[in-house]
Amino acid sequence: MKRLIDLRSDTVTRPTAAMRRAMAEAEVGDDVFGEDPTVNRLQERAAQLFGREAALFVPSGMMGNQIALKVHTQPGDEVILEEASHIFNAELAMMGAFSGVIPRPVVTERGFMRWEQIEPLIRPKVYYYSQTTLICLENTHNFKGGSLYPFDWVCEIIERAHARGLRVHLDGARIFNAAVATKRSVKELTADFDSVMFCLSKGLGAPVGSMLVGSREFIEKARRVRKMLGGGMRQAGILAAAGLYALEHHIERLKEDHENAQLLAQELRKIEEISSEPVETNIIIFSLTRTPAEKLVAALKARDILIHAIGPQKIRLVTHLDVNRSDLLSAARAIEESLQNYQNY
Ligand code: TLP
Repeated sequence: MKRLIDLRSDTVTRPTAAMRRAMAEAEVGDDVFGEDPTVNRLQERAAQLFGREAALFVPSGMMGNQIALKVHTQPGDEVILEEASHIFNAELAMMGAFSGVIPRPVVTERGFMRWEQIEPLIRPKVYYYSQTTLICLENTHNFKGGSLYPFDWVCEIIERAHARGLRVHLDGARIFNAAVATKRSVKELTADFDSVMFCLSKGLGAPVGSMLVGSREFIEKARRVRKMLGGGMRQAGILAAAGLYALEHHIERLKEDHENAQLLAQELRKIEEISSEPVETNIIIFSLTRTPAEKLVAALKARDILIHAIGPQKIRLVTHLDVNRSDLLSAARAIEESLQNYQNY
């Protein structure tokens, strides 16, 4: 069977044999009663890694983000977030539909707001204005190419937001990529956020699941909201075991994904039609000057290589556990040949 090279996302990874064994052997119970020992262990481990009081296992990153929004806000509040962020772009306007809040998006170059851009958007505390209650940040930033939030910008935003009585949530779907790339612990990178969501099912390689971490009070409220959304799971220890395995074995190896992304970017830079954005972690975004992105997607699909168009002439590639150097060299070659063929039509 021909090997499929799937570069659409780091969500496509499949559990390894060792991870599957850990899943098969997991001790389980009913987590809606709080009785699944493996889920409880995963939650304790996540809280410990992030230096927090508590954590909650949720089915997806989106559910984690939306639970945090619901807990931190009241209907009619305003939320300041970046214009290309996942919460604003790829979560089906759920912040409006479920929490009844209004987004105040800020346009940035690499996905990162500065305090000076946020401050003018905060509503004065006057009774006839809606109130700003929450700021959401994303690190690494997905649609800006896995970029890394400058640490001092984050610290300044949190400190000043707290001084104004605002809360700050982190969409840290790929925070472990940020930790490995910056050589700072997740605890340090996320220290003063009021809540953090991170995904087990992306670069960490678990099949399903994300986590929310925060104070005990926040997590107790989050558990109720998870249930409102139908996210109360039963013998979820089978899935939590994969998460525990990922936290134990798959963090350090993210370095390989970053090195592989550099290798791929370097090969792509040799192709005349491609202009690529800076690559900082495991995501590569590039633009095409002539060829429509969908044509390239189709040409590569015919060669068993899957890539993702994120705009009419924009492509995103993501490196992960299930692709190696030789896959990436083959992909770069296939991209080059396909673009040449397209020009020859
Ligand atoms: N991102 C997915 C797609 O939805 C685009 C991907 O392939 O990258 N926050 C960020 C920053 C994300 O990148 C994602 C997923 C989520 C939240 C949502 O996680 P899930 O898919 O578990 O709901």
